[in-house]
Amino acid sequence: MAVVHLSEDERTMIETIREIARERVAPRAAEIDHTGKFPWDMKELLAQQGILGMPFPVEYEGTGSSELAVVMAIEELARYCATTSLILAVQQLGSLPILLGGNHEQKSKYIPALASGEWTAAFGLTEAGSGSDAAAMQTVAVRKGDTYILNGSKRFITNGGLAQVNSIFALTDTTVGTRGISAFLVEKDFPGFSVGRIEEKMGIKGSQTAELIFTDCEVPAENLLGREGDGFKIAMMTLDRTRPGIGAQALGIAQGALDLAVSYSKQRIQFGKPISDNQGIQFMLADMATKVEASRLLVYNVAEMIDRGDTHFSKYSAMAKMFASDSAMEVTNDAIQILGGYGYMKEYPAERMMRDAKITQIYEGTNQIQRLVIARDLIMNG
Ligand code: COS
Repeated sequence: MAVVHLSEDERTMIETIREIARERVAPRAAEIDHTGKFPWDMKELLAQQGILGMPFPVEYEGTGSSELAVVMAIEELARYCATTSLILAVQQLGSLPILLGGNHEQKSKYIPALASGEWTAAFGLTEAGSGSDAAAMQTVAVRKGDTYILNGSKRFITNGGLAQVNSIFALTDTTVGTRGISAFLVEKDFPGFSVGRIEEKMGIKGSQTAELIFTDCEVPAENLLGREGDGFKIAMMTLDRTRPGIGAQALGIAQGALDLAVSYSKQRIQFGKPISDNQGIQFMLADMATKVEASRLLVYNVAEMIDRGDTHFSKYSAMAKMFASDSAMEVTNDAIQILGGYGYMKEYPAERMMRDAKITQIYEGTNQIQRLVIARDLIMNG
């Protein structure tokens, strides 16, 4: 196991989450995948257990957990149910713009309800024509007296339509590139806010992914985060801090698939012996376990860098997300192979794990974007 520096309280918290994940989350995973309905019971469970409060400071009624504890919590949940782990990951993603760019009034107004889990959050950066090229967004915000009027739409938004508070990025100046992007807090019931199509997805099926539409949407000027033009930096700083959580989700999925492959290989008898007696299977398991452990080291390491206040962690965040998600794809694929025909069937969770793993290579920046972030850093800073 990786060396971790958790406080006693956090260690106990992670052990409790492990137990909750095994006993209460795991039995729901197949059904959540099958029905594709947002698991409100899982959201309530995470709220009641104080898990949704982990990414928030004590000052705003969170538990003030370390980033290491947050990624470990995501990992434990993802080991059994990626959709449930995403509830925690997106709570952090949608709220970090407030923590990073918000003033005391904005934090006091929104964070306590998010920390208690009464409210959920969403992060609206992506648009139909603006994915990897985040700066190509078209949504505009025009100041009119004490309000901003937003027009445009956001696509593929996790928690879209469910979240009470949305961190939305829009252009307040269309002539200065990324410096014209601003961040706003948009509540679900603001006039002119509506929900468009709800996507049908390959995996993380219980999570709602929606289009958000702004038609002369009225946002109070006091809901601007930071100053006009701060939006792109707030978005990038948020993603630097949440990509380790996606790495942790991938790590959890991969660990779940490895656990399954090991136990299946010890029980499956072919040619008169368990298939785990075959060196061909043993080598696969060894490679899978090594990828899982290497992912864990990268994810925990960057979380600890963030906890230490290290400012140069963007590259490590990208590495953790990229390596863990690429590994999760390989490990889940190998798990299906070890389970053979059973792996391909819905009777076992291996195929769900592979479908869930795929998104971790795509969201919060494709792995091609992560490579670009790593390479740019290498070239600029050596
Ligand atoms: N932290 C703080 N500031 C950052 C930053 C970071 N990690 N990355 C870039 N910036 C700043 C730059 O310093 C620059 O500031 P100045 O205007 O003061 O010079 C500004 O932001 C623009 O940076 P850059 O020129 O690098 O922007 P690009 O348009 O080239 O985009 C990438 C950079 C590709 C990294 C960005 O568009 C990106 O991350 N894309 C993926 C988006 C994504 O993850 N989408 C998923 C949606 S969430 S599910």
